[in-house]
Amino acid sequence: MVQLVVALESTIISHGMPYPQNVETALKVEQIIRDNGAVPATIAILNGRLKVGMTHEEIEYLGKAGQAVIKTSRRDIPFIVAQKADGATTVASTMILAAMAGIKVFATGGIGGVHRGAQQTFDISADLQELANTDVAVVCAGAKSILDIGLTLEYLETQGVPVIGYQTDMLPAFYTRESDFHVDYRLDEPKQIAAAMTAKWQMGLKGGMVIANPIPAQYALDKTMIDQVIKDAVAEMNEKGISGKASTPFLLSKVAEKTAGSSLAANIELVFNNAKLASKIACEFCQ
Ligand code: PSU
Ligand code: MN
Repeated sequence: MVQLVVALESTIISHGMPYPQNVETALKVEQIIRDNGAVPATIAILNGRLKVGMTHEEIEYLGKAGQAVIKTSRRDIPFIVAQKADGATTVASTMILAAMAGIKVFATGGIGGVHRGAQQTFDISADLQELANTDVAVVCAGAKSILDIGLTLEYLETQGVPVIGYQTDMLPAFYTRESDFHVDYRLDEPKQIAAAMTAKWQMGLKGGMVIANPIPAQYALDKTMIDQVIKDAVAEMNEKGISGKASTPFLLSKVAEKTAGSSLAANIELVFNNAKLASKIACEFCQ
């Protein structure tokens, strides 16, 4: 049954983490999903073919190619397909391909959102619009503070996308368990989350949900340290004039560099944690 499948994105592999940790993480995430009673499907476009479920060799190939693979969001899909090219799917395009295959649950690290300074740049990830339109629940570790978390929540509210806190009242901020913002609904059991998904889609209310799962306490980073690192990375990005689809990968790699890898270790652990929760939700949704 496709409901038992948990979708996984591939931009996190190609653009979100360095090789070889990206491949090791991608393979271990798949194993964690199996160990928790569900079936993993890592999603990408290879040779212009939509892939929902990849072999280990394909994951290794994408991970090694890294940023040479085209980061593929909604707008890019037709071109990658028509040109028979390879594309690493973002949260937005992974949701699209998952929905085509009938998959309802998707685990990742962090979603895109409204960027800091969006008042001027208009940089708002296509992930948010996808969450408004496509019926897939996305388990993530909240919104990373490379984004403007407050504006991201406002955008999601306008689009009717619920933000659920798993066992938390406060929205996690990726590397830290909390931000200054509340979630819309706190749910403590995977069963309750699955029930909300069923209610939403049985009524025909289109769109996804954000399920925010805090990073396990032992892997969380110091808030003051990470806030400063992100501030510096954003300043450097603006100085260099980096914008558009290059912004998020630039910020992710800068943050990893400036924390001497401690952010990467945290990133890996939170993805594992999200895969586990997504599997439990998929199992409950199946019932
Ligand atoms: N946030 C992370 N890690 C990631 C991404 C975001 O912590 O790897 C990736 C996801 O694939 C997400 C994409 O969909 O970046 C968002 O890019 P943009 O902001 O250009 O929409
Ligand atoms: Mn953007």
